[in-house]
Amino acid sequence: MAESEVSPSRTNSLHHHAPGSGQSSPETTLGIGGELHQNVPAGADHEDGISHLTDNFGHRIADNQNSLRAGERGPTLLEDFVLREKIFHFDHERIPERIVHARGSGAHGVFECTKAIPDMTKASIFQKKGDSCPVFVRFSTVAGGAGSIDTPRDVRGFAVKLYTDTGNWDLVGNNIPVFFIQDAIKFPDLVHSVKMEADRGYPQAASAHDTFWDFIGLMPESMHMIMWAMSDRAIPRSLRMIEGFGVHTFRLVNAKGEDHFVKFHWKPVLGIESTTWDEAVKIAGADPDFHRRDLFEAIEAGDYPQWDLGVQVFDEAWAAKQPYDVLDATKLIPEEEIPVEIIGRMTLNRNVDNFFAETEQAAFLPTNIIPGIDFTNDPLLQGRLFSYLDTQKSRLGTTNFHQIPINAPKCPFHNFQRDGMMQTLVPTGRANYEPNSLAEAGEDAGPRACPETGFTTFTANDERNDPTQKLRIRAELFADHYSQARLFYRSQTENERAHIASAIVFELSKVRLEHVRARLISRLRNIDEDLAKRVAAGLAIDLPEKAKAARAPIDMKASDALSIQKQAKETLKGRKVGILFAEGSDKASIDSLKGEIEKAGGTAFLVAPKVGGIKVKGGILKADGQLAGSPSVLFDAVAAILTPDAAEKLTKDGAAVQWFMDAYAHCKTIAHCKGTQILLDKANVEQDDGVVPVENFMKVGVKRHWAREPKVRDLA
Ligand code: HDE
Repeated sequence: MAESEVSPSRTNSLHHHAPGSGQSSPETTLGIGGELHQNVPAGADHEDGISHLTDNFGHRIADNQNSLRAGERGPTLLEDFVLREKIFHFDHERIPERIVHARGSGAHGVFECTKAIPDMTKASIFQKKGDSCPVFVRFSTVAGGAGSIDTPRDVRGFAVKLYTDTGNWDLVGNNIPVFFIQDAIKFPDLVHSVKMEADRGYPQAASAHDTFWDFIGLMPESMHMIMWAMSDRAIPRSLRMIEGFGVHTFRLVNAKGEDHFVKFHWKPVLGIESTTWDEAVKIAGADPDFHRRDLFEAIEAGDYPQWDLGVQVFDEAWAAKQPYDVLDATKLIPEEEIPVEIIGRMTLNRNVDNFFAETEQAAFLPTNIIPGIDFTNDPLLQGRLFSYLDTQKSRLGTTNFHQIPINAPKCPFHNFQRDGMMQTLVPTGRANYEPNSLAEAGEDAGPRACPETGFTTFTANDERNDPTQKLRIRAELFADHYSQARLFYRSQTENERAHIASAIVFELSKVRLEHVRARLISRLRNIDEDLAKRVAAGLAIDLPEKAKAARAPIDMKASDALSIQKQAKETLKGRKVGILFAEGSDKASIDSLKGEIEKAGGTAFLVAPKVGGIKVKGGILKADGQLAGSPSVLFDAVAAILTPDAAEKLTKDGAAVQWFMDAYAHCKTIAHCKGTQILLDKANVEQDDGVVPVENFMKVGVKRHWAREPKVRDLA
């Protein structure tokens, strides 16, 4: 019988470690989150320290290469429990993916309170500057499946789980502060319309198709969100460079029982940065995992991404005076009206150990709030409060999903919930009900409610609401669908407005139903006539009649905080510079540039036609990436240090020419030496402020040279 040549490989130990997880305490009845990592009896190791391969019940496996057969050439036997268990488990490895936000990337970290706000809230995490708690964050796209690309035009989910000492607080937000719809009852329709079309199963991870724009055209309340979704916010450069928003108006409640409304904001310390559409499309081919890789590599390199947590706090009296309803999730509160006050900082400092166990099994629940924070009557939020708990049962298969380590709180939890599928806790005693008097007989009586410190719902009545009426209607101001869409559009720079117009043209060009295109443009006329004209011209169709607005839009004061370009951060921190070299390049120049970039907090990535080590002036130099596999769309700026001979040779290499053409078209800084000129000429790179000699690179740094854009793109 032929022996396998494969030696037993090192098995994945089940002794997972859980850094940052809670400590078990003798007082717990049900056990404590974070201590649920599986423990398998260690057993004797092989002499070399490699653990024994076993099946799931601890039986050691002698042969992991051959199944059990009746004879050398005979059928496989049913009795082969080793084979059956292995295939059985494999057959069930996949669980249903999230109906939305299926594609996501997660990381662990810490949240620290930087400014206590006890006047506003009794939430334990905001009582003392310096108090901290562990967090887990999952970023996601919305429409695509779990295996879809990272860079479609889409909203990004920004879900944060804060493991506080008073329970988990899940702030399940997005990178856009408003939403498509006002009422949860429309969510299934919205999602059905944007996902791949039901009959044909495409497009994947794209809103540019009939059903989405059909729905949107018929839902004028979506116009504000559409402005954001068509802006560069929806094509971020990095997950580390997106803002996060709680979206809904929430409530803060202090120890005296007084309340304030609040909007939550996460502000990226690296600044907000986006790609251009052409770049996003090309990145999708060059690296479908662009954002996941970027986040993982940054954390692995110790370059921890950070966000400041900010709050906009206001009261009912202020809210009642605004021309919009603060309970309407399609409206934002301009930062110029209510400034964002920074109260904390989040640092992501640890990658997950296992993608499935942590990122995939993470279950976020907007119902996870802590004393001191409460909901409002926002009808979108109210619907979410049902959906998330419900969906976890279907996705994770059991009501006990809270016991999965990533979901379990890190503070003690005790109650009388019992049993259910996949119960992993072993409650002792017979107190599984209350009230009980078992303590009188000396038995463990189990936990009891805590009126002083427990969660109590904020009860004050809303003057603008009559709770005795049951109505299927929306509040009056919800009918203003256009004012804030206009506010957003008019707060953008010229380039950004052009990007929005061309994004809508692109999306509608993929729409086959002509009446859908026209209807959408008729709505745009209520936002901005010029925008509507640009889109109609871009599609070469006549400007349709203006749609009737349910409420006439008003002009609000432009807000710079809504524009990415107006608040661009020019920094090398967190940015990546591609340095192209080839045979004969000057190693000293490359080393010096690389050193300077790294000193400024950036990453230098060496690109060459071959990766394995090239002869350069001063030695042999290895590249980090091969030219064809490392297009310039993967970098924030590029530099080239080439001899004239090498540059000449590269003029015949499409990947090299494209490298510069793209960097130029995407308005990036291009640093070059004299030898490179021939290549720049071939790529039609014209001289401007962003095309500089290598020696001047650090003076110009990484930024987008938007003034160049009209030369490379029609912005009309
Ligand atoms: Fe979600 N959403 N959503 N959503 N959502 C889900 O829950 C839902 C909404 C958001 O990384 C689902 O666990 C309804 C707004 C994020 O695991 C589901 C409504 C915002 C994530 C669900 C909304 C979000 C989800 C699917 C309308 C921004 C990913 C899987 C009332 C504030 C969380 C899951 C993660 C996920 C329902 C609208 C953010 C089906 C019914 C508004 C970041 O329960």
